[in-house]
Amino acid sequence: MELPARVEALSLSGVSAIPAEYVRPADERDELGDAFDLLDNDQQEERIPVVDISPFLMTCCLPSSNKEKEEVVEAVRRAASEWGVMHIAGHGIPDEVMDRLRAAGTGFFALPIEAKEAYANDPGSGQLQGYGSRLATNASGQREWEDYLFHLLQPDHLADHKLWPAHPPDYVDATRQFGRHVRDLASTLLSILSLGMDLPPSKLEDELTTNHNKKVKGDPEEEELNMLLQMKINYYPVCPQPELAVGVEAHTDVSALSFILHNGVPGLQVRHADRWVTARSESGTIIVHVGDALEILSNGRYTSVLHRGLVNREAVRVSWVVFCEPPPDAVILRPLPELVSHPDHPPRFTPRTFKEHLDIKLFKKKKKQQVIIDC
Ligand code: DH2
Ligand code: DQH
Ligand code: FE
Repeated sequence: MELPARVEALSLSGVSAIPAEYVRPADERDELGDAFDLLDNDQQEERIPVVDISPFLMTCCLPSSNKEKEEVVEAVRRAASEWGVMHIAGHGIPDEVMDRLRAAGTGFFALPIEAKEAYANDPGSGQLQGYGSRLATNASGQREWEDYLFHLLQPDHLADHKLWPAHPPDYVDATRQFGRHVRDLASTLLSILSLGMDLPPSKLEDELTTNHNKKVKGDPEEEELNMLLQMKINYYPVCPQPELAVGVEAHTDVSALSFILHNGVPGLQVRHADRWVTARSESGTIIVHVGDALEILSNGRYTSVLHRGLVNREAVRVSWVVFCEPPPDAVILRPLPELVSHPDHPPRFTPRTFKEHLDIKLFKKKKKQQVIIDC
């Protein structure tokens, strides 16, 4: 029978065994399981660091002391270097803004599947934005247990709000409001991370927007010289065999930074000290990942965190991820010259644009898959 394109339809059909293309390769399965069980059994004392950045908030009241700020810089530097991920408290985004965003995304995914299909993306024809399910990207046909909604969030003048859900009616306003807050938070975090490398606070944001402009086709004004914020809502339906499937396979993000909210259902795991650490809910915080683009600019001082999304047999998991990207062509990603010295700190990455980096990663992934099939 023709398999439903959406994982949600498969989940709702009540199958007790998942189709073969969702079953992970044997070498990956030994560390998989129901996210709730893994969280309960996770006796590890190692937990993802929580960092309070409120001393860096532009608040009119108590100005923070330099000592408080230096402590925040060191805590962020350490988490970004040793883990590549952290829970951020004191981020300044009001709870009601985050609750409004979550209600809007939840409302969209509560629509019947055929109503969501009206927003279907079409990556084959270059329409990346919209509702989708990651189709097998390789010959092995391996699939993941997730559907999603993906669209450009910022800059607002580049976002095409007609592509965004018209239901619930609050989706556009709630998501635009959240987008403005995350854009500010991204600037704050990049300045803290710049200070963490003894560089001027504006250094990383400058490098992500207007460094050595590569001659883009046509005039440079054509390409937005601003960070692009992409919204991806990941929808992980209930899975009858969570020990055999993953919501999203292990990967590092290609972005500079990724900001993550979720609906309280566990599933995110990050790789640390050769073990999978299951993220716990730290209420009111936002999880931030270091992505490849920042790892490259920092010449590896900051770590692009390997992570994956697990599924479970009890509850639907929803996560909201905002990827902060450099422009695709105008910016060259390479280790910052200030961080490179011979022979102690040679450059660890070759220069490439964001788009070239995407192609390099997708090509390497295909080659890896091919080896598995060939051997
Ligand atoms: C738009 C996209 C994608 C993207 C960035 C965009 C994809 C992803 C791609 C990607 C590839 C390899 C990775 C990764 C992300 O990133 O479709 O984290 O390791 O496949 O702006 O559509
Ligand atoms: C950085 C990322 C990712 C991203 C954009 C980034 C991911 C996502 C990826 C994605 C978007 C649309 C899709 C899709 C995947 O977007 O990891 O299949 O249709 O998976 O800047 O790391
Ligand atoms: Fe990711």
